[in-house]
Amino acid sequence: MEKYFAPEIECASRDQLRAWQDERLVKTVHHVYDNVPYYRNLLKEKGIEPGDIKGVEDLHKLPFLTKDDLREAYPTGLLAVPMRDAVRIQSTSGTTGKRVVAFYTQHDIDLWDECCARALTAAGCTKDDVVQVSYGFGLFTGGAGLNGGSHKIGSLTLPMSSGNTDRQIQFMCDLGATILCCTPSYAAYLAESIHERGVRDQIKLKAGIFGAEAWTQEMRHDIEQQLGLKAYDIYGLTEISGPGVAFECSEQTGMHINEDHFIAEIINPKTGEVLPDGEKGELVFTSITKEAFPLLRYRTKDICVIHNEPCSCGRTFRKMSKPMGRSDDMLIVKGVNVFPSQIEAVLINKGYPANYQIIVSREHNSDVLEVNVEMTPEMFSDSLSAISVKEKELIDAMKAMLGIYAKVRLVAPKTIVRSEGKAVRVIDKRNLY
Ligand code: DLL
Repeated sequence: MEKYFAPEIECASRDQLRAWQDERLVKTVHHVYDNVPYYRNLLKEKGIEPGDIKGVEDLHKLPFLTKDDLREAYPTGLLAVPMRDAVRIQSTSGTTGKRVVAFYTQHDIDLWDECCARALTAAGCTKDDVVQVSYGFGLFTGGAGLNGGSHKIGSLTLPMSSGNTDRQIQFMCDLGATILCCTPSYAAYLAESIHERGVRDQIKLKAGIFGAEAWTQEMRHDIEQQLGLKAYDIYGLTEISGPGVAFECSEQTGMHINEDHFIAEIINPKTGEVLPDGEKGELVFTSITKEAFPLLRYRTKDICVIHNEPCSCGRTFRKMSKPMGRSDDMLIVKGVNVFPSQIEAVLINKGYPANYQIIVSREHNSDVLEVNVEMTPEMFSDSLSAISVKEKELIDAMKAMLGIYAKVRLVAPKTIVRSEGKAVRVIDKRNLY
């Protein structure tokens, strides 16, 4: 039997949902106009007064917001409450160094926790469950979000963070974890490690909540088989609130968008035209219940389809498909957002020519990031040991910029194939979409 965390909301009529969205959108537009000079200027430039927005039908009048706006307004230019009313930040890497910083009031955190509690409940979680949260804790939203959701339900929560696989498996066995929350690639790695250690019969997992990166149906099937659980997808992004923007139910055919908090649109990424349900395009979100960091029409760059057919689970929220790609060049490697421009910035900063190639692959269910960089002719005459010192220097600089290890290989001048059109900077061998 399907369970809901907030049945009166998750199963509300479409008319009721629309009424909530109309009212909350109007309130949010006034809130940002009154409290955020950056927004006020943006709306004034477009000749929009808050009174022009009377409901969702007027949403299309509002300008889009992009990561560039967030970068320009860094760090507090989009903060809509006095700093002393914010209680937390979460953050993600942005292009060339500047990070995206999202602020939360306590009320924002309560609502976010509730979104995650809905996702956990849809995966069958109750107060009697033991929830192992193996997403990273800290600035990344994964750990904090699912941890908060699990607390809200009242389940025993294991705030493991990611890594330290031996300890993960030991706690999973000793405390009888029944729900696992982590990235799908870490789930696959844990499954492999559990089999290697011969402790599969001590595992009590029944469900997994896996997201933050693309994963295929084949991968879902493998993880389900190996860990004996049902694997649920979860979607979110730091800018909008982290995990729980959308979540899967037992039907496993897309993720219900928490539409009482977020209005979703699909647009043509080239023209900005709003597309009807069922058509593929870029996902755009407007948060309508946030106090500290509300975003209007934020372009996620994720390419998706929104479906409005009724769902057998009884929820009335529309469903988004798994992201089918990106409309920018962002890669997600080991759950970390990586832009080729960040890698290029490191190379240029260290005096290398911008002749490089990024290769992403997956070995034993773990992402591998390699960067081949052409040396200048002068460097090429260096001794092998001098070259490996330079490689090490680049590895450290990349780690500082991206937060993850990249295998850097310095190659002879003119060995990276020149393209006659756009340079092929990235070779992604993972076939995730
Ligand atoms: O990844 C938030 C999150 C944490 C979601 C834990 C789910 C679970 P960011 O680091 O800001 O936030 O990355 C956001 O990750 O725009 C998508 O491109 C991608 N992404 C997130 N969830 C999924 C998913 C978190 N289920 C970016 N499938 C988004 C595919 C996903 N891609």
